[in-house]
Amino acid sequence: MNNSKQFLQIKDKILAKQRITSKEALSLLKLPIHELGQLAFLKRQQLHEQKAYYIYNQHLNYTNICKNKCKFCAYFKDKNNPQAYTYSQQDIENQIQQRINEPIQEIHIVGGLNPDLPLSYYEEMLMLIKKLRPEVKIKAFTAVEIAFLAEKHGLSEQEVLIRLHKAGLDALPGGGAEVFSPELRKKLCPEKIPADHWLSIHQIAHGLNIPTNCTLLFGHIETWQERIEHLEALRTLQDKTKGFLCFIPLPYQPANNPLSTTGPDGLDFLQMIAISRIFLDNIPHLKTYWVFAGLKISQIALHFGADDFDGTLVKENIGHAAGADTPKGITITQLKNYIQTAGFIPVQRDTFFNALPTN
Ligand code: V47
Ligand code: SF4
Repeated sequence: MNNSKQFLQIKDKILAKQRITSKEALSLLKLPIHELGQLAFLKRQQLHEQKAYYIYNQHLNYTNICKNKCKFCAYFKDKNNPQAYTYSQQDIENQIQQRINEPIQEIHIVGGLNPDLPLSYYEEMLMLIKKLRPEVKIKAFTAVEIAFLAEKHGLSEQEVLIRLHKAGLDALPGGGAEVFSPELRKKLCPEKIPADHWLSIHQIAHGLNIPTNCTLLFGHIETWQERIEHLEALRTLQDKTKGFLCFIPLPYQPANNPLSTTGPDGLDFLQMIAISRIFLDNIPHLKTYWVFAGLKISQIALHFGADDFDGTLVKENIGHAAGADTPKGITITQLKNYIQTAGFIPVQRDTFFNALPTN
């Protein structure tokens, strides 16, 4: 079968390491899925050959009390809800101690915006973890949590980041970006900081040499146009700072939250992965987050542009509250097997995507 003119044009651009425009990104939707996959795979191989990364990590969700009440979130609880919780420093120590004999490389910490927690709580948590596990890297607190702390304490976001960095913060996760469109934010998460604010906090972090990730929550009420505008904003900031390590398209999980739509199907998920890979030519890594997407389609996503399989987790709460039917954690052997049987070379990494010699 002959490839279309459009396929050949984009292929030439990828081979020449030229950037595609937003218009071209949208036009990729017209390609048959296997052709789109072929283009994204070409880009992926250019960047990472046959490697697929994974990390030995542990998730810690320190509180589910949150004042923002985003419409898509099944995780937050009001303070008076019997299921509301906040970990004490002792609880955090217990969580870390439970897995102290495992070779964990990263602790991923996020939580709700709990007005009762002072900045010192966050600093103590980081210092405690670094005392218990000095070798571990801590990827913690979304830009939304950083903005919340700055406002609460009358500090600049730069000051908050410097204090947390001093206490042990190594990188920021990509959450809280949702979809940048102001109209959609009004519907989805009216209390959340706007896109410019989210982007400016990542810019400040990059300026302090704190690398970050970035996300897009997709497959709910947004359009493809809005998805591409979101990617464009990320690509523009990355041109300036080069501080984003990894992009993670987060497929919407529909259960237990008031935003009643279905979430993306398999085709939509693979289109999103592939178009992100081709469009975001300056963000080195692309994660298929198996916790939300599923393990099986994540194997296929490696053929559609993704190069990172995330990690072992254990006790992820945000996606599972919203109905993710994946396990709450898997072993390192299982993770490596998923990558290998999909046809890729598993490479264990640290938070900064340095390959570890333990393979
Ligand atoms: O910011 C909330 C999202 C995010 C739902 O940086 C939902 O390496 C889908 O950002 N359906 C937190 N998504 C998770 C996150 C993340 C995950 C893994 C790795 C990294 C990284 C970051 O989860 C939130 C929000 O965008 N979220 N509710 C839902 N119903
Ligand atoms: Fe709070 Fe984050 Fe849930 Fe929004 S997504 S309600 S900010 S925990």
